[in-house]
Amino acid sequence: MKYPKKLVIATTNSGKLKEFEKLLTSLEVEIFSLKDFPEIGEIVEDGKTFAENALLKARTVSEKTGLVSLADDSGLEVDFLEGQPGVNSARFSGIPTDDTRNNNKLLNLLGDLPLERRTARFKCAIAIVIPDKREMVVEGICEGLILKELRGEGGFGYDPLFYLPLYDQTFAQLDIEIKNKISHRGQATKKAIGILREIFSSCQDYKKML
Ligand code: ITT
Repeated sequence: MKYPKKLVIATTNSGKLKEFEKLLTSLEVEIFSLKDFPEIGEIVEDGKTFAENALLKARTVSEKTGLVSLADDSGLEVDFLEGQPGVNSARFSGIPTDDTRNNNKLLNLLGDLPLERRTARFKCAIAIVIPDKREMVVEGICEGLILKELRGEGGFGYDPLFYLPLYDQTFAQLDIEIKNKISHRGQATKKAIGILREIFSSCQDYKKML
């Protein structure tokens, strides 16, 4: 089966999209996001795991566009909060989602807890769904600590609080090339790229398929 060299990233999160555009450059496929398909509307993420939610998003988008779709479901698991916010990371402090409000809620819940007990990890599940309904999921994890104050201007979401002792920087301070190498999303994408190469390997140049 031949698919046009077009990949729809099933996201409305511009922070994620920016990272994927860099992470997937070597694939040489045309990248779209949900912003290009506003008619799809909101996809309800009611799965219990990152993998379930990623599959829900990728399945819906592949069905509605007839194209190969990749979805990322990700979030932060904080040990002191018994794994919260987890799959609720985006909506942690309510809807509409708001990164600043989420970070403040996290800071308040952790209070003065010493740094060594503020352990946490980002997790990412990437689902790939192709129009013949084949589905694949890969995952990535990145360990770190939650700081007591925001540090750095880059990134998105919880990045200004997520500290990597090895680099003595938060995700919001790290060069994007380094974040993409070590992050949960970077790790999962490394696994996804092999699968995507295979899916698109029999494709002709997308321009010739229009
Ligand atoms: P889509 O579903 O449209 O992709 P979303 O933001 O709702 O966008 P998720 O449901 O996967 O995506 O929630 C992920 C949340 O986890 C995200 O909003 C951030 O708060 C947080 N998150 C995930 N990866 C992150 C990263 O690399 N840096 C900072 N925060 C991250």
